[in-house]
Amino acid sequence: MPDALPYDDSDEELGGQGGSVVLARRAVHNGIDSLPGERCLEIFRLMVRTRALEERTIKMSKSGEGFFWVGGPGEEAFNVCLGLQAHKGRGPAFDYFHLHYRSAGTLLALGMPMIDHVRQMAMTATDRHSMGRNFVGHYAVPEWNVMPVSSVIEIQFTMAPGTAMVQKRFGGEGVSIVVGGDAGSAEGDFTSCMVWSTRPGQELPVLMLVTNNGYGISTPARTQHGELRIADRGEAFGIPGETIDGNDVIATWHALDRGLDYCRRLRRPYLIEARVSRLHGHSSSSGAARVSGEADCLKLFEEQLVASGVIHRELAEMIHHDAHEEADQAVEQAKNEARPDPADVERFTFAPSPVDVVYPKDYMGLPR
Ligand SMILES: Cc1ncc(C[n+]2csc(CCOP(=O)(O)OP(=O)(O)O)c2C)c(N)n1
Repeated sequence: MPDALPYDDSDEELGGQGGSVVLARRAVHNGIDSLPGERCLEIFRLMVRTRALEERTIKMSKSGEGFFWVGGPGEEAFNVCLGLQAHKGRGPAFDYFHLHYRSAGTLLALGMPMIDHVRQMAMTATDRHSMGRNFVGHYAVPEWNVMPVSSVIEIQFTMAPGTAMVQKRFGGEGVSIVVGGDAGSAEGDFTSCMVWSTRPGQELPVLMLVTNNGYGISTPARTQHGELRIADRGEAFGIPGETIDGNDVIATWHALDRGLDYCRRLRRPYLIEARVSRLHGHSSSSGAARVSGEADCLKLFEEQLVASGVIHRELAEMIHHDAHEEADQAVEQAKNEARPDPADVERFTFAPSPVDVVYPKDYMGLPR
């Protein structure tokens, strides 16, 4: 990332001006578990900001301010809880992230400013992740161990054991977190991850996460899975796991807490399948229109917070308002920034030509 400024690790302002007051410092319950009200407010603000950012980038794709859109409206609960609980930093003492293309909530929870997402959507030269050369949501943040996101689905599951191997040798509590969709779990990479993470005596601290939104583009998951729960696949490898309602913030928070804690302490893999919603279809390729009939984790959480007295409606509205304003401002800023120069299209794309490499005479038995 030659032209990107390093991220400042100091605390971010998470919710704008509105909503700095917690009305009630009481816990919020889901019938099984609970979370403190202040934590819930932090999660809620991040979920609202993520949704506002996603909706603004969908608008960019439709209005010509950006191009292809893909993202995670419907996954905010899961992604924000993940970002807040991960250990952020550079190197094997910290967590590695092998994400997919619906992870905006995780990056915002880590502290990424909205503008860094918007710039990739607008494909400006100032995009710190790819200098305007990759799709939106295809992050790469070396300072936070965020490995480059690939459009080729599931290959992140073969990379995660690599960083986990380094972490195991290094010691400490760093975990390799890998996220993918339900359809991608049919790829051999998913199985490779389980094989490499469970070799006897060489087990690896990999937190395997499947966000099951019920579809692989237009193929329903129910037509593709013989097993009842994707998390059950871990059983044959001795990988403990669970299937959770990823629209339930409190259930998600505690499942991630259990998974991370297991990987950190035992240095072994854990598998979580989160059932999530896909509120705008697969991507802009399928129109990105809002779908009906799927649970909305943000609405559900807002109702829960209002009902339990942690926030009141006016405060929620202020938080929404601030988030939309922040997203609009980011787009305004990015619109005026430089585009990539066609002359350097191959910079950072291709390795040096192999003509420069000197091979031994009998290299692979081939005549030179
Ligand atoms: C190796 C590979 N095969 C196929 C595709 C085309 N493709 C892009 S997204 C996608 C569906 C992925 O579905 P899922 O894994 O459930 O994740 P979701 O997008 O639903 O979050 C497919 C098949 C791809 N990008 N890479």
